[in-house]
Amino acid sequence: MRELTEKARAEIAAAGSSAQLEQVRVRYLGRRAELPLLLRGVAQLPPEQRAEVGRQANLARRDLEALIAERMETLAVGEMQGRLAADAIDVTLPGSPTVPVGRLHVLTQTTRELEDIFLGLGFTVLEGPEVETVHYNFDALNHGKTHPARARTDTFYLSNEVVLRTHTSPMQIRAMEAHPPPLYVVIPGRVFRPDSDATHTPQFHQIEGLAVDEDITLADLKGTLLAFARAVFGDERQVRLRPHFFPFTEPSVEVDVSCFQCSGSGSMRDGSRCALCKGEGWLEVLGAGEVDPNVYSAVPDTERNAPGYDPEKVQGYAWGMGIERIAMLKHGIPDLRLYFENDLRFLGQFG
Ligand code: 2NL
Repeated sequence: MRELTEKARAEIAAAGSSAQLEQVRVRYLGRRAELPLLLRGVAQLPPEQRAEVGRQANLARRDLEALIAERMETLAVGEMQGRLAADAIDVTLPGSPTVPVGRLHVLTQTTRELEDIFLGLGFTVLEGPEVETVHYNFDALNHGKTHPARARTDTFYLSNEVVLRTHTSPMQIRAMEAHPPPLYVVIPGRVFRPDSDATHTPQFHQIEGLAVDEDITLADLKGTLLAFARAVFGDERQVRLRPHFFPFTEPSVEVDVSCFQCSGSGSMRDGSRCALCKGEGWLEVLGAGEVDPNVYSAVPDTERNAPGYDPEKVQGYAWGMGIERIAMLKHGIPDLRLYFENDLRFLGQFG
């Protein structure tokens, strides 16, 4: 008996958790354990032994029960404290972390800014398909059959007749087919050319404008582009037109805006050369011109079966600009490829 209780006491003291202690209890006080069996067997003992054995066994049982209860209390308190520490919630922390708010890509921002400017000048914004036919992308735009832009190396061909549009101009033809003059539209969108180097990416963005009405002259073009230049680059800007060539305009011009960093002087206050315009005083921003009469002739008027755009009656001007270039100038972005690398350190700087 003494040996049994000593062993039980040692195991009770050694139990490291309430679950272990419960196993010890079952082993010594459970229904089939030695001590309870002894107690139940007291009646079978010779009468002179019953009282003493029963008394000793009962004492041992109560002793172990008390020890176990005490040890259980200690273990349970420790376990509760451990759980409380592990589950602790700092109610002074702020609630759900704020979800980072995204922003529009700098090219989307620039496109919308340009759309707003031309909307304010009375133009309508249209968008067109990125996959076009050779007819809309080249033929209707007065590109001769041997024009170099048609080459397999300069255009993504999906078949002999279908291409990824190389400019947004095809949609201007579609706009003329759908709407009789007067017509004032701007068309932003993604365009594709198989170039890839520091200054060319295979996809880029343009916004093109087309105005067709009666009595339109190059002065109307210049006034529209002056308003654009001042809205984007500042009220003090001037524009300058230089002769150029495009297949779909005649005459054609390249358009420069006076440099907004050196106010057109080409040099900085300290006398150094302006790094933005390279000392020129002018920044090239777009190409434009009077719409070539051949372009009107290529627009059928299926609805009225009559020339809707009669080159004898209407004149117009058109322009096209690269949105990447406008945003680079405006924000001082040094490399075209940054637009398409999706580096949030770059994109997060705008807007
Ligand atoms: C450039 C030059 C230009 C046009 C685009 C155009 C469209 C029609 C008729 C006539 Cl339907 N012209 N578009 C005209 C002149 C220049 O873009 O260097 N863009 C980046």
